[in-house]
Amino acid sequence: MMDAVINLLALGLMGFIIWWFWLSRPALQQVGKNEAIEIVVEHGNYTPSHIEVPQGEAITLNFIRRDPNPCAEKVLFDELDIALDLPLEEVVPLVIEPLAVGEYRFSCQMQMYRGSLIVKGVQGH
Ligand SMILES: [Cu+2]
Repeated sequence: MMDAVINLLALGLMGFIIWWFWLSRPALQQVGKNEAIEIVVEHGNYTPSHIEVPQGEAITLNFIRRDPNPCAEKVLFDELDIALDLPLEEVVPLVIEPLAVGEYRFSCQMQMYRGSLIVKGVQGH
């Protein structure tokens, strides 16, 4: 009986973790031409965590880390081969050259903090 309860709790917890890390998509933000966007690293999250940008534009991401957790001290863009140090309470700009249409994920070193850069084709292409 007790085992069943514990199994259920474990299952529920697993479901929550999966939802939290992989399925929740807080704060999708769209960025226009020549706009810089501020990404705050705080409370185990990037805010906004999903950034939509038009294809063919270089963009500037300004990271600001408020989270003292050492896990947050780097942000990695695997597909772009970028590893950026984020000192606490400093604005760290990252210029990204125009990218092909697609989704480029970024995360902390342990993949606990996650976000993505979504490059959209212009006019539905
Ligand atoms: Cu981490």
